[in-house]
Amino acid sequence: MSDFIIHGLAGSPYVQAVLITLAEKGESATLHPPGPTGLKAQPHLSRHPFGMIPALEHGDFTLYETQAILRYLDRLLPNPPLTPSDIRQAARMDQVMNIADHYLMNRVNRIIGFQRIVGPMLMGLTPDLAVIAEAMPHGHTVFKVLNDLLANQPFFAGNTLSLADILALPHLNMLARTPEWAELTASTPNLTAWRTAMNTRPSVSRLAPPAAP
Ligand SMILES: N[C@@H](CCC(=O)N[C@@H](CS)C(=O)NCC(=O)O)C(=O)O
Repeated sequence: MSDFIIHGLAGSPYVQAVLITLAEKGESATLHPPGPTGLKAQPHLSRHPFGMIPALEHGDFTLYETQAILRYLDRLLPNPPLTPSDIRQAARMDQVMNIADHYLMNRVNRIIGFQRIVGPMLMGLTPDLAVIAEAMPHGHTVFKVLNDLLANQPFFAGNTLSLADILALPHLNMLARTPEWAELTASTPNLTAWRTAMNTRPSVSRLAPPAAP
């Protein structure tokens, strides 16, 4: 049995980022889906007071917030390092991780992914096309920024994989399952090539099933 327990669902992009990080380090995790009381009640609230996933358990240590979990794992399991030693490359990694959370997730995937995938699958909702249209300009900005960062290097923080690639990928993979993907990637060949290469990594192909949260 693994030393790591992740409370969450395999289809969640954030859970996938944790699983990919562990797999890149040669480790695995035991996934505990939320019980019948769900995310907004005990016992889950004792692990994550905001009622979200993932939450990590490692022995007597518990942690929530994906960026904190990824950095904890990278410090705990130093090989291979997933944070560049060069401070400018590390700063670029930090920047892309924040872009992934604040703009890619919160302004794009939380809206388009919800309208197209999570809402219809889990709640039987019909996608609200006006809401999706409103998110598209944010999507174009995010996709252009990410594409530009990959103009002269294979990964977001330079020549080697970092936590930034791992955090961004699952959100992009979810958006790739929506009809908006074609328009969002019409002028982003670097980003498309990066995603194709990322998805061939064993850490991704084995551990990140393309299912909805
Ligand atoms: N800031 C949190 C965000 C996690 C998050 O948004 N998780 C989603 C699943 S991908 C969730 O728990 N959604 C449930 C909800 O919003 O109620 C993190 O970085 O871990």
